[in-house]
Amino acid sequence: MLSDMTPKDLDNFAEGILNGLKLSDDDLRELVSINEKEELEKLHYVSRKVRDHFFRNKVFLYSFVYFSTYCKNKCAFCYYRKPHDIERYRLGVQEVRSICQVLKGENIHMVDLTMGEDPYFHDSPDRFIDIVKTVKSELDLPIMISPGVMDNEVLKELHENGANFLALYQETHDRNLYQKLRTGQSFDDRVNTRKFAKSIGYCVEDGILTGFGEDTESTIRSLRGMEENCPDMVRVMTFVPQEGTPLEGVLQKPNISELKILSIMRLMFPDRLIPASLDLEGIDGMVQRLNAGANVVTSIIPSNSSLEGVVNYDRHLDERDRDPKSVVRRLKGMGMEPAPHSDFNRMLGVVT
Ligand code: SAM
Ligand code: MD0
Ligand code: SF4
Repeated sequence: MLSDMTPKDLDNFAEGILNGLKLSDDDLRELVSINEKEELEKLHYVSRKVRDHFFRNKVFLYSFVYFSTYCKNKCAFCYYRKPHDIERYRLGVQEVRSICQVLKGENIHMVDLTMGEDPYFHDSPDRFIDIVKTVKSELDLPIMISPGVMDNEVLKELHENGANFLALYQETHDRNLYQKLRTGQSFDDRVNTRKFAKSIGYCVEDGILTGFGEDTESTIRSLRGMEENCPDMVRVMTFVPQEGTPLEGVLQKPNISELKILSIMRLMFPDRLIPASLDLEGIDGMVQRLNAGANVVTSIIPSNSSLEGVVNYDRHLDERDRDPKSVVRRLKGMGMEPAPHSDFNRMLGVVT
């Protein structure tokens, strides 16, 4: 499909997407199967064109606060699964307040409050609501919550107390694969939690993993599955095998498939938020993901912080390079910059 296209054809393709062209399953099949470098470059080019139409050179920045690494689940891919014997931490309100002090004055658009499915918070949701209230009153910024599956009533209360965005990744919309990844968890509960959140006014993020041996058809099913519920933000992350987990023996794949799927997502979700996560390959990886069509940088962690990421590419490194200033410096080097806060609030539907 792209191999014979001239630069003019590529511009027309981007124009078509902007005019509402929808990709068929056969189109997706062809795009997902690309493995020629030149063709991939063409795909990234079209995606950047589409992204630039909506967002110009402006990027949104999310700071990541993994406030409890305890979890009752046993996702096969995750370092923090319950049976894994690792050191864990859980922050209290005061510690969260100190993190807010560090974040004050940094140019970030949203704070992502993430935890494992920690019974300490899940069984006593008021404790989680207190964390959300604290961050809201300290920073007065939009808040994303990534707590796993929660009851509808609790989600409602969190929303009323300042949570604007729910991140809840399906990982795959292929039910059989889902059971292998999110072992013992309900596929439908996860879908329905996102649906409910959206219905009461949250923005929602869905996401998929790649690089653990899935095939083209399962990737297409995942892309269509994400499309079905109109997420405000969509992500794809390369699966990174974690020591001490059931999938540790899977060979780590290069990021090609992630970059390709990211660009395809930009064509399917032209005006949505798509992240370049720092958690996988740091700032160099961020540049590649932005060049594939992303428009958000996630997993920003202040330089003096000992908070964890999820994949934690820097777990064994002495120095971390994912603080707001380093990110902005690199963005400027690419001719990009943080978006005005009013742009982000418009995306969220928050009146300023
Ligand atoms: N516990 C909550 C939950 O699972 O929804 C919040 C954490 S969630 C934001 C962590 C996400 O990181 C997973 O949904 C998965 O997409 C991603 N992740 C975890 N381990 C990973 C790995 N080894 N490689 C790539 N992505 C991973
Ligand atoms: C990231 N480590 O953006 C974070 C995390 C949770 N909402 C996001 C996966 O990569
Ligand atoms: Fe727990 Fe989330 Fe990790 Fe699954 S992905 S084991 S729910 S922290």
